[in-house]
Amino acid sequence: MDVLDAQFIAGATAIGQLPAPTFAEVAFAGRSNVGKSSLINSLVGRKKLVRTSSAPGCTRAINIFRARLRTESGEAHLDLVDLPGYGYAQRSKAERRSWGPLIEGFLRERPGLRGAVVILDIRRGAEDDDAQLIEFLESVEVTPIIVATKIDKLPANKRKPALAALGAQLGRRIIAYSSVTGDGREPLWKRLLTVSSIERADAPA
Ligand SMILES: Nc1nc2c(ncn2[C@@H]2O[C@H](COP(=O)(O)OP(=O)(O)OP(=O)(O)O)[C@@H](O)[C@H]2O)c(=O)[nH]1
Ligand SMILES: [Mg+2]
Repeated sequence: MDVLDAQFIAGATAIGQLPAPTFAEVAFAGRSNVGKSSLINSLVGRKKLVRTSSAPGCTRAINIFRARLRTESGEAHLDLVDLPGYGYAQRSKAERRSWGPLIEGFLRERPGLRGAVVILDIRRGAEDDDAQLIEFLESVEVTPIIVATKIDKLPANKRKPALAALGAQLGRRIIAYSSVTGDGREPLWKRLLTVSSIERADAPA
């Protein structure tokens, strides 16, 4: 994928503060520190567009970034929405969902939102709140795209079995990713373009 440029558009800690959507949007959600912001940087080929940190809970706001793309059928724009991480604060087991009103409100109410990338750590797999997020996305008709990231942290011979186990657990296709090596970038871009209707599902790779 040819990303011609990428820029920060807006950030907000309340949904009402966000500008109305202008272009197709996909959101990026996942547990705190799983690598959401790094994944966006890796997708757009910029090291520091989005702030990342080894301390969990780095992203507390909703931040929108706009990528200008050169696709098979010409130039296109896609807005990438970095959501705050969930599952960081200690919560009682009784409180089953940890992803909170800001994330839920955005996913439920954002007009025209077509897809959301749910990012999992290949070494941790899907936990309860991840599985609930995937179900929630389906209930609000936002297509979940499941990505297992940090695959560079597993030895090569452990990657396939880990992906197969995760695929079987969730009953879905998983895209393997590494923001360090860029593995998975092209298949994920292809999926983002089809989910956001920028390209048809049968377009050439
Ligand atoms: N080895 C490796 N490290 C990664 C990868 N992706 C992210 N990291 C590291 O994981 C840590 C967290 O990355 P972030 O991108 O800030 O994670 P985040 O999900 O945005 O975190 P919050 O905003 O706090 O929820 C950083 O130290 C990154 O360098 C990856 O694919 N491979
Ligand atoms: Mg972040």
